[in-house]
Amino acid sequence: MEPLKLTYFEFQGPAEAIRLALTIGKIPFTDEVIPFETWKTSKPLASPWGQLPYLTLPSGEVFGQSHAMLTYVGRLTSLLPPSPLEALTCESFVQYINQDLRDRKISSTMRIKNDAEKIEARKQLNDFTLPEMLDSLISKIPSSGYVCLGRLTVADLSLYTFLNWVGSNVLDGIDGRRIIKERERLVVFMEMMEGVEGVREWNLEKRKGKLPIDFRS
Ligand SMILES: N[C@@H](CCC(=O)N[C@@H](CS)C(=O)NCC(=O)O)C(=O)O
Repeated sequence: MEPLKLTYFEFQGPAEAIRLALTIGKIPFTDEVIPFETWKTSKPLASPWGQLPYLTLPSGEVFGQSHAMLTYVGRLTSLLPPSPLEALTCESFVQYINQDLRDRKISSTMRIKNDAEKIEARKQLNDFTLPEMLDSLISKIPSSGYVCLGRLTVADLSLYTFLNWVGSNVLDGIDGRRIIKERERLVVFMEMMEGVEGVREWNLEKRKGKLPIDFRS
């Protein structure tokens, strides 16, 4: 039987937390990478929502939507707890990180066409919104270091991949590395995540030269 196959672009994006969950959970999967140019000229017909990422199961069924996939893989790997209350705790962090921070605040600025408006929106994000929202998140993270429940969950993977995106300074006008560097709790969190078996091996194999980001110097 074919293993699971996760299809996405080469970059990390919303697929990375799913890739990490599969790797940590030791679930064999094919990491299918679609070059951006190929996507522009001929989108794979298999894509259920006309978007990436999507997941092909050994049965041949195909599913899209990154949150649903992360939840599914989280259940397969116990990185999403079976208890409804614990899962609720965990998923509320995931939604804040991926919907509020990633999509509503940052991705929305990618769609601004007017340059001056975009620069202003990014400045607002850099100077106020991101620091404030990250501080609010930090205030809710228990001292164990994990985002919730005192153990590794999909919430940690969502925060880790989000901070790698912002911290890599690929977003014009946002000095994410500085924002993270100024927050010791986040720096310690990133260091803890880089020590997780699965994260370390994935980064060594697939993100050499890009990760880990140095938030100390
Ligand atoms: N709600 C979807 C959004 C997926 C999405 O926006 N994918 C982008 C890449 S991150 C995409 O497929 N862009 C190319 C396109 O729409 O043609 C999810 O979370 O999976």
